[in-house]
Amino acid sequence: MRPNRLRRHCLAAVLTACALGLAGTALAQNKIPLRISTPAVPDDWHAKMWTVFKESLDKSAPNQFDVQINLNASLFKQGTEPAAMARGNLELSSISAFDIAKLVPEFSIFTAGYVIRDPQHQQKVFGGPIGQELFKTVSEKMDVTVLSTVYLGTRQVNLREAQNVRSPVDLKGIKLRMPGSKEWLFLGEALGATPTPLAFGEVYMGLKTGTIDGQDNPLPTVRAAKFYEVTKQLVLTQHLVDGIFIAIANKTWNGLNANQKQALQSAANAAAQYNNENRLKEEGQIIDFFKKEGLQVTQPDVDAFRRAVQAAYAKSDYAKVWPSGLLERINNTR
Ligand code: KDO
Repeated sequence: MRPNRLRRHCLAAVLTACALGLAGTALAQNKIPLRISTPAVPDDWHAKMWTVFKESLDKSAPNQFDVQINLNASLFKQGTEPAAMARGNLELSSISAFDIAKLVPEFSIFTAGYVIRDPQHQQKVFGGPIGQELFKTVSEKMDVTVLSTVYLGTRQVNLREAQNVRSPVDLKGIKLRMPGSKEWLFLGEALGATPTPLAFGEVYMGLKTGTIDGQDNPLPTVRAAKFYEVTKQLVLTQHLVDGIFIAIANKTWNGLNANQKQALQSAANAAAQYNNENRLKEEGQIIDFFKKEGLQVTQPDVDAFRRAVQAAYAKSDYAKVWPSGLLERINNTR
């Protein structure tokens, strides 16, 4: 090639590259940011589900969203996500019934032990008229829209030192770590223990050093967060069939067009389904893992726990704000 032509050629190539680069930047700038924050550890299903969410969205609405996944409470502290969403600092999170109950007091019915019977019951309650009514109030009072219900698992008691636990009296004096809100602490108290508030990220060290005697979480989380390394016993109390809710800030949701809303809803459903299927499957097989790790897995008198916990809630201030008939409607949901 002659020198002049070569120069022209190079210039054209540089200009094309620049144009492509600028177009790329413009595209990135036009993408709608979706910042996600969760305390979940990377190996837990409700952390991995966000990758499913992102992949689904990238496929159905390519180049429209910039999904940023922040695990381990690295962006916002556990429990502060709803406030961050309301302030416009966060677009998406998985919020708990305990987070919701702070602003929608009647939602505390789902923080009570032994109300939701099993994962199927959970999906029916939240996927039916009860969920529809309550999520409308959640949107009005919290400025977030709930997209999907995620099964976090069935919570069990996990102790640092093994002991004979048959009923709530046997947990007397046990410093049981609970997340830091009064609704959580009440659940710990109803179980007969001495509840001690601590953020999820500090539980491993608390168990290791002995500042707490135990904690409660679903078994897949006990594995994913490695609590089994620093505890000796699992007591299968089954006290809370726990759920979290994929929620998006209304400011973001209301700014989307119908196709984008549809894409986001499908992505949230795919994420929840991925979590629910895998978590259920793991819960069905996980006991052997803990036994191999040397933990004692014991069966308490679940009816004794159920009676004590239900009685504690029935006479609490929480029950006073439960809409009349709601508990019966939940119980009658099949
Ligand atoms: C916990 O802190 O024990 C808890 O299980 C509470 C849940 O609501 C949820 O925040 C969960 O932690 C985190 O997602 C970590 O798994």
